[in-house]
Amino acid sequence: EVKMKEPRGALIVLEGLDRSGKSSQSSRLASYLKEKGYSAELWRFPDRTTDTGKMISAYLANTSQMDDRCIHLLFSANRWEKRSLMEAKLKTGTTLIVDRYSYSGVAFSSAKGLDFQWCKAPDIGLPAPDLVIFLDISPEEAARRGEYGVERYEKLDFQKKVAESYKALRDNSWMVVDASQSIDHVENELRDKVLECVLDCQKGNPISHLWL
Ligand code: Z5A
Ligand code: MG
Repeated sequence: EVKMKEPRGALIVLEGLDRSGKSSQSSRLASYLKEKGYSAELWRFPDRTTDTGKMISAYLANTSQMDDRCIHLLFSANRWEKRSLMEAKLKTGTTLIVDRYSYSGVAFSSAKGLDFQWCKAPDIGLPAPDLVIFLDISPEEAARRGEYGVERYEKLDFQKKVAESYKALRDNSWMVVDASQSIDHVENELRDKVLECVLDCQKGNPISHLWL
């Protein structure tokens, strides 16, 4: 008996410095896929609505303090809380466009000086993205965009360290896009690649797991 592979959704992650345009592009890409008739959802991490998410939100707003390792593990737990739902959605054919994921976890915590491998460890076994899109922008240019400086990590010196951490994480499977272009221009660059990834996942290749 030959078992047909089930078409599945794609896990597509957007990463980049603060103000690189992740949220703008994620929501545009999710709308684009839905307009084309694909089942797609927009997700983001941290998910501030869960119990861990509320603790994370208070930490980011500077209304609570936490040990660096403790907050790192909370960010990871916030993803693990969503693991089974994430896999269920993918397996039933829904594509997830995810605004930040494990790479943010490692980039921000290692920028504080925590060991790189230690930072990766708690996310071992989470679903691995089928595509990582990196919105590339200099820390200086990002800082010139709106509302910078409200939350804990939104400071130029720290963002420079985060940029270095992202460089250490990147490999050539990532799609790196010049995020200093206009919002429309960036979106146009992303559309075909995202569609290609969605079509590829419909072939039913199994979901892989971090870290690849
Ligand atoms: N964090 C962590 O430490 N560990 C983890 O595991 C995770 C996260 C998952 C909260 O993230 C913080 O948590 C974050 C990392 C840390 N650190 N900080 N700070 P967040 O996702 O909630 O952060 P945010 O404030 O919602 O998003 P953002 O990253 O700062 O921005 P963005 O989503 O990349 O950009 P945007 O909201 O789409 O655009 C920002 C502004 O720029 C807005 O006014 C846009 O209209 C404008 N914009 C966007 N694109 C363009 C272009 N192309 N040209 C001109 N202007 C543009
Ligand atoms: Mg955002």
